[in-house]
Amino acid sequence: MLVFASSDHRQHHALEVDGGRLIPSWECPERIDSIEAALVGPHAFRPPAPLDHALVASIHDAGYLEFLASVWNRWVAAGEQGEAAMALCWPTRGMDQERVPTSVRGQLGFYSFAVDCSVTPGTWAAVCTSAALAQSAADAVVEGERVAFALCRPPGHHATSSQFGGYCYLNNAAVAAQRLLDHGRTRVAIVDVDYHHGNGTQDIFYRRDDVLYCSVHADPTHHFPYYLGHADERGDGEGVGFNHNEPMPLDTGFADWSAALDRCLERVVATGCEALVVSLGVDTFEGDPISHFRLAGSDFVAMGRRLAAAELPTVFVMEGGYAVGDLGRNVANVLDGFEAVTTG
Ligand code: SP5
Ligand code: ZN
Repeated sequence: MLVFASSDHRQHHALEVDGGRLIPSWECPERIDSIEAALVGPHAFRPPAPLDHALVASIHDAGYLEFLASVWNRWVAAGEQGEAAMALCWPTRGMDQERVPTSVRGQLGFYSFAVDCSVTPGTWAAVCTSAALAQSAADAVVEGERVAFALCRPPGHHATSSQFGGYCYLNNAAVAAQRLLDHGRTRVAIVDVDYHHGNGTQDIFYRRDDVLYCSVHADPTHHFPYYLGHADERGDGEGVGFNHNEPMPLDTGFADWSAALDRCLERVVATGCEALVVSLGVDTFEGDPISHFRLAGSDFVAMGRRLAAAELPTVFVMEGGYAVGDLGRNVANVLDGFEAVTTG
């Protein structure tokens, strides 16, 4: 498979609050090492083309992008200490959601939604390359490849048009989908198989009918991101019918999980989508340290086969997966399952 990858991600390893402590994020550089080591054999690695900032600006808010690009230097200039810029206060119920504060601390809360995510000196460079990988994988499919894999890090599906959170800063899957639309596809599906609901992707496309968003994920009543991802969220305005959520209980195994995936893929076919973007998180793995589904390593091969059966040009975009020792094998299994179908 054609794999778009870069070492730029190493410039980013954030801190997160977990269990009442500040720890190095579960979303760590070693994740990519694990995946690269497992992608042996018929995988061809390519660097990304330069990021098209106009493409990113069609997904994300201008003020947010300016903030992300400058926040670290402003944090240092404000005399802040420590390894990472972190928010400590957010505009929630009863507060003004519109007025942008001028201080860097105020803007950190305004432009984020979760304390599992912070900004380090290399974050902006890493997230731009991550988005460029998604853009390049979409370009490869536009140019006729059956499938391409963007080995993105940091991930993207929690990032909204104007907020980082959930280890995500720029929404790589949204960038890939928009790129496919900009190059002639009239409707694109995003199927999100990460353990967590892709609240950012859902929100970005919620009022649109040119991107179908489908997700199988942990029920938000008990798991991150908590405040989005319910089954009755079906889209708004023109977008009604183009959002499909499959929230699942704790300890879901592959039988129930794959039945939910099949319902998503039925919608992809029924709505006439011309290309598929897969938000590929493998934190559904039974050994994942922060998640609670029960998919076994071999289930990821079957997942890849089912995705290939949609018979659409496909862009895989890397999202979550934190069992670093097994991560590479699980990702390789998805890609191998996919290619077993497409190459006969
Ligand atoms: C892309 C992606 O998968 N983002 C997930 C973000 C989840 N952040 C909240 C993590 C809470 C972790 N709690 C772990 C408890 C085990 N010590
Ligand atoms: Zn996840």
